[in-house]
Amino acid sequence: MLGVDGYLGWATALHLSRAGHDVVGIDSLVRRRWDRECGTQSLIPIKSMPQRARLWKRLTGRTIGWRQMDLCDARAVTELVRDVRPDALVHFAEQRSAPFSMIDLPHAALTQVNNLVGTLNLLFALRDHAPRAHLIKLGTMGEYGTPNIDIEEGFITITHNGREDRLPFPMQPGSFYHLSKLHDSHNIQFACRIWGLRATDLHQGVVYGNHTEEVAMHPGLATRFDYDAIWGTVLNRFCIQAALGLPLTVYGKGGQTRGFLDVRDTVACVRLALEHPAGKGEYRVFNQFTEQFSVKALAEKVRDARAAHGLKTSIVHLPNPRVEREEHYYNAKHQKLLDLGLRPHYLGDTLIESVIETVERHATRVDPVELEQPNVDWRRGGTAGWRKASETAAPAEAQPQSVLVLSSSRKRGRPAPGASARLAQRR
Ligand code: NAD
Ligand code: USQ
Repeated sequence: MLGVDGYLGWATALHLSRAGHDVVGIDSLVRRRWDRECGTQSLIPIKSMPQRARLWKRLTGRTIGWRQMDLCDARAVTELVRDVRPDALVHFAEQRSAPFSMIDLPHAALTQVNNLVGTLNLLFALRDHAPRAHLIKLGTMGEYGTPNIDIEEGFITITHNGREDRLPFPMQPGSFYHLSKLHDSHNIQFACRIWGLRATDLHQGVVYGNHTEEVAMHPGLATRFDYDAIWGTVLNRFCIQAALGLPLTVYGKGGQTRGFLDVRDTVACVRLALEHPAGKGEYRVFNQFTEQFSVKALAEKVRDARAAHGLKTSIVHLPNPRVEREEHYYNAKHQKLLDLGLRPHYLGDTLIESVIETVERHATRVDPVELEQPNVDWRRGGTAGWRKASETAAPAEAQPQSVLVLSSSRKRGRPAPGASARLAQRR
């Protein structure tokens, strides 16, 4: 389990462990560092990894092995795969915020280097030490973008000039983060083709909720829950805004439509993929979401759930900080996980209310500024709000640096002045 300290990684590790799988959890804890840099924190306090693993052992007798490790460290990844010889690797360990990747060049580069290099390290380690292991990789529905045709699960059959082929579905990702997932998908597909590896790419929609059966067993098993403008996803943010009596911040017209799923379905989907592995040389894509909603429809759902208790919630339309279609056709297939036995938890008022109750319990930890205005703009990058938050929050050494690599091909044997120069662009 790679990325075990994260929102989904921890919940999934518990679920798989309880189902009888032997889980070894890996994480560099970089997300806790990025939180410090951004001046953000999980709404629900989370224990350290050793504390959570110990508590799980005490409650269930089950062991979740824990190793702190950076996936970008090729040697460490090789040793891990060689030592553990896993049957499967579940890979959540990436920088996963679209706004974070759009702050500036250093954050775009960090996102793509972290995500692509980590996944490449895994692919080579699998080739050399565990070629039969099943790689389950968390991709994203955002790889597809919002085309004006139905979205298939990974592949589409195209007839062109009288010839037909089954080809990767055309992709139009909407941020440098979403692009990193697409580049990963290409690398994984290529490795399956040339080395006969087996992989499932879970193109997951936006996840909401904070409870699974296992997480709910003890407050000390809580998984992180983000609400701020960088890490918080839309429905989680709307629930928190509603709980605090703040307006729900719809970006632009709100016709942006996405696939969504409950965190309980995330853990179930990963288990289904794990227990029904891809074949040798097979690269398959499952679209992992259960319902699709426009952002505006979600805001109205949250408002109506509150109205049922006599509470008034307002919805504001902010200028959209992102470059995305605000009114469009959207119809994405999501049949394969249902065929494997997924029984979805559809979004209902009860879920919205339970998230709101959780928020109310932790309301003192909320920074309302994070819920008012977005602080990253797709055209201009981090706004003044972002710079203010990061300057007050971050120690200088935690800031990402951009690396400018200059070509040294001018003359063989003589390095160009400034080649591989490091441009530290600290804000
Ligand atoms: P998260 O930020 O809560 O967790 C990611 C974890 O990976 C963190 O604990 C982080 O420290 C770790 N990590 C990152 N880079 C690493 C590296 N190089 N080496 C080791 N550990 C590293 O994110 P999440 O919400 O749990 O998302 C997990 C995965 O699911 C991501 O790949 C994300 O793209 C994907 N996903 C998430 C959502 C969502 O709504 N949360 C939706 C679709 C897909
Ligand atoms: N949005 C609002 N108001 C807000 C926040 C977001 O209207 O306060 C809108 C955005 O403009 C966007 C939509 O809601 O149109 C979704 O935004 P999001 O922040 O919830 O999700 P996104 O940036 O797409 O990223 C999240 C996760 C990412 C995952 C992705 C799945 O952070 O890791 O890959 O969801 S998907 O969207 O299917 O690509």
